[in-house]
Amino acid sequence: MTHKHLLFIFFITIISCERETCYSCKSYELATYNQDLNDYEEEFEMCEFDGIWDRVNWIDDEAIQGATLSFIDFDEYTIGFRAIENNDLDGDGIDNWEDDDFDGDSIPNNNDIINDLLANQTIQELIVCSENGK
Ligand SMILES: [Ca+2]
Ligand SMILES: [Ca+2]
Ligand SMILES: [Ca+2]
Repeated sequence: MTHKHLLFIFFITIISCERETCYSCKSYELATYNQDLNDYEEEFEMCEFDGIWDRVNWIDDEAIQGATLSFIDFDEYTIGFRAIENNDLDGDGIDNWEDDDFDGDSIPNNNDIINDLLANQTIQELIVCSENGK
């Protein structure tokens, strides 16, 4: 290994020490969440400079005081909303792109009027994050 290599590794180490804050997050479908934080859809890690971080509409506690989220401890959690694409409109476990009846009414897509699905194309999610290591 040359000196250059060592220097390079040294800088990488420095840079990775200055990482942004990362959070471990859980998502909840707004339509079905039942105020039980253990009953989540998905668990994932998110960091502040991630692309996905900016897609979340983060809220602060003052904005929703006394609202339906009052069961969440804002000192402990960072809360936001996001809309994600619904990849399985009828929820039968077959993704839309390979589902030949994606609204699940037994009429094949090519014979079906599916306008009423437009409202379901996105899923509104509640995102609840806590800082890693806390
Ligand atoms: Ca489906
Ligand atoms: Ca289907
Ligand atoms: Ca159909």
